[in-house]
Amino acid sequence: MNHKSAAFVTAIAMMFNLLSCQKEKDPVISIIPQPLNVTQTTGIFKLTPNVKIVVKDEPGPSDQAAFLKSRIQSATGFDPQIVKKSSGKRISLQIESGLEGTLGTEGYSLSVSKREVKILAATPAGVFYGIQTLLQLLPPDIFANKVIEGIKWNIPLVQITDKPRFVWRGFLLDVSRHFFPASYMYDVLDYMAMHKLNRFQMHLTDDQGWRVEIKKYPKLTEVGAWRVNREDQHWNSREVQKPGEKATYGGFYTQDDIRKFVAYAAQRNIVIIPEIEMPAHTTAALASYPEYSCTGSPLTVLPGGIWPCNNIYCAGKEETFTFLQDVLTEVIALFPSKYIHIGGDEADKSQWTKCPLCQKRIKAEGLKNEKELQSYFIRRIEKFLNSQGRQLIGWDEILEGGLAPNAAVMSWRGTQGGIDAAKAGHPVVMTPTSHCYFDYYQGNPDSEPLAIGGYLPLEKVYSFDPVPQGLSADEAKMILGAQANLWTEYVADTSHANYMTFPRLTALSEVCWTSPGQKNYDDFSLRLTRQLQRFDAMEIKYSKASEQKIILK
Ligand code: TNX
Repeated sequence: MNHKSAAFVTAIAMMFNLLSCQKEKDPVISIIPQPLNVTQTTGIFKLTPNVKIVVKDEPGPSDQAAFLKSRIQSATGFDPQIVKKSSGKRISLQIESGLEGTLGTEGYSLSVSKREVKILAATPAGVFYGIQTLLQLLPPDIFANKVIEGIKWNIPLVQITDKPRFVWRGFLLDVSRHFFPASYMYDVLDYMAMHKLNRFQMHLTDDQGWRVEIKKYPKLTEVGAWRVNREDQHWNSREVQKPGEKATYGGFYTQDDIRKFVAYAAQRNIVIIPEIEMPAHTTAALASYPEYSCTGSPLTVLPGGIWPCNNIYCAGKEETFTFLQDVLTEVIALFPSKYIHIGGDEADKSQWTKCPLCQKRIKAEGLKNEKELQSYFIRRIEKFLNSQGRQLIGWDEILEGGLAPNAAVMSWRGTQGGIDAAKAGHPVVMTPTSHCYFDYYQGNPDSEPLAIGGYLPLEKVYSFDPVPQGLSADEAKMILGAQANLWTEYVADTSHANYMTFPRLTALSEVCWTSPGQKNYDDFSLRLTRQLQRFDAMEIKYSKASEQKIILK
């Protein structure tokens, strides 16, 4: 080889090297939910053991710094110090309240240069979301709960500004139909936090189990939390408890458990909304205290589904309201949430039509029928909640017979209930079965675990727009956001719950966070690949159904 061609070969080799280094050095940015603005420049910040976390002002975002430190420690084995000042390699977390005008209460800006990662926000919540994005700029193994060796913890140089589209970015877990251990609540809160979701609704009571300790009414959990084990049979063909049979299947959360969930959630900018069902979906409560039903007859906690189920609180007895107010008083003391969910759905009112006390109430209050009796019930409960400084939220059936004056509505039977409520000036959370029911199949039923029915593939979740057409700009402001619901009639354990939840919750996070102009399913699908690697690092079992291109008839 002569001199010239040797130089040429070297030049080519250098270029090749440069290109491949470039590839290694500048990781592809893949963030979910997609931020508002992302500008990448060439180069990287190397996260190394000498990195410091700088929290400047007092009181600074110290909880957030501790969160970041512990995540870095878990996956890298580094032990970053939290300091007030550093001119070395650093991750700076800073709150500047003046930024609220541009970033809102949950937005952040994140800039990465070679020596400094800087997260700025108006609030600790914003800083927390900046940290979530930062974690997603690192290799997926940063989400591992054990030290992963041999990884280059590189962060691409980038400038991001970001804030959410909606204030309510929710997920509901039904812990009544099947009980899930306390440890899983922390996992769910972690999963939500990484998706920048901020409202966790716990469906704590239903016909099949009461799951929260209430000190004044101990039988709610001594009796109401347990049922006979019929798990080997189909949900809808389970025989009720026989005389002499022991109810051994179930569980509940103590008040201490709840306080810990609430604190853990708050550190992650998540509000837990308790749901205490009334007037129906109440067999577990009435099995514990039959005196609050119309007939007072003994009942047992249902081991499965019975349809229709006509067990209902008596709306004629004053004692029912005393009981519910006592229960809600303890619930309010446990959950700082502004909204308390009182259910209100699917109330079979056949007992009310036969009950002399309920009929007497209808007359005395000048009500037209049982639908208005339900409204009376909900309004009374609303008055009580309001007197305690809280707001009532319920399923869209609470619109029937007249909506309580300050109530918020969760629209689940489609979006019409939400539209009506928004037009009447009530706050609305959109959670229609068509796009938000994670108990539905996400793939071909032949190859999926048994589900309740329906079909809700990933792409359909992604396509959801919580603001329905036909609302004026002011009405649209009443839409607080959206929520996915995992009902668990057919979901008996945490691994199955994760399977039903992921990756559909990932799609929902973009529905709730990302501005419509930034949403694109093909782009989401590419970014999802990286999110699935994060799930692998976290050992989350997720569904791969979206990879099968199936069309169901
Ligand atoms: C309807 S959504 C229900 C739940 C069931 C769910 C099953 C709602 C307010 N009520 O009790 O678990 O369907 O998809």
